Amino acid sequence: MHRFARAVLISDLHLCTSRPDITRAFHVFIDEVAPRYDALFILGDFFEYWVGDDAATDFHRSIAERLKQCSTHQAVFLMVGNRDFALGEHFANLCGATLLPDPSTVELAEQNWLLSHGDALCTEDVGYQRYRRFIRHPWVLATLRRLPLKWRLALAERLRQNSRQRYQSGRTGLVDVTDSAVVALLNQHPNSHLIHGHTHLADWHHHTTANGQQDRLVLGDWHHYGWYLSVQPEATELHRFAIEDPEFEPAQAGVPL
Ligand SMILES: [Mn+2]
Repeated sequence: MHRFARAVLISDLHLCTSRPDITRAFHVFIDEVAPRYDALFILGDFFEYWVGDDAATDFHRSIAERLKQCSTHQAVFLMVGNRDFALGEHFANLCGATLLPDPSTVELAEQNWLLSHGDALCTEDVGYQRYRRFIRHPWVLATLRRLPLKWRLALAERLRQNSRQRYQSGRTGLVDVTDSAVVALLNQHPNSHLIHGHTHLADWHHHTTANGQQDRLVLGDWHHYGWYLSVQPEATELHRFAIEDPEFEPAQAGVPL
């Protein structure tokens, strides 16, 4: 198991060329915040969409280079999300990053943590879970990777439209995780707390499980604000900062575990 005393976790940056402000905030974050920690974990939807490592552009490569520099001082981990699920070993290597399966258990500040992107926990969205099982199947992924780039780009655009429509249709009750799925997962990992992203609902939850109380920490997406979670021996804290003018002082102190 990966073990670190000080770790910082982010997710759902949705990096893309149309949001240079988020990319800029990411660079400031890497300069000013990341070096304080032994490990950086990116828990999915790092990129707005991903059609294959072979389709990486100069934009993607510049981000990879930045992470690669980072990886000379600290460990860098990448987990894929529902937007960038096709990101593979090749690009992770360019980033100097280790790809993490979803979910993964790690030890941070002498506490076990279960890390996940979080989309697999939205079990009430039956249609999405069916799609997810299909698209994430190794055979399907392998086939997708062999499709001509033009087809893959068209497919990615289609999926983004679908995703936008789902959000706009107002079925907001379906985009959060299902409590029973969370408790079932925590029951399988009795000594762990859970960290995930995806829902864009940054918060700190306490769940009553078969093992007592287990916590669920939700990372926010980067939009008007950015979020990161620091896990250190002294405290576990969820931080928020403004994307336009990132100042990395703890804006919201979390409750030490
Ligand atoms: Mn997501």
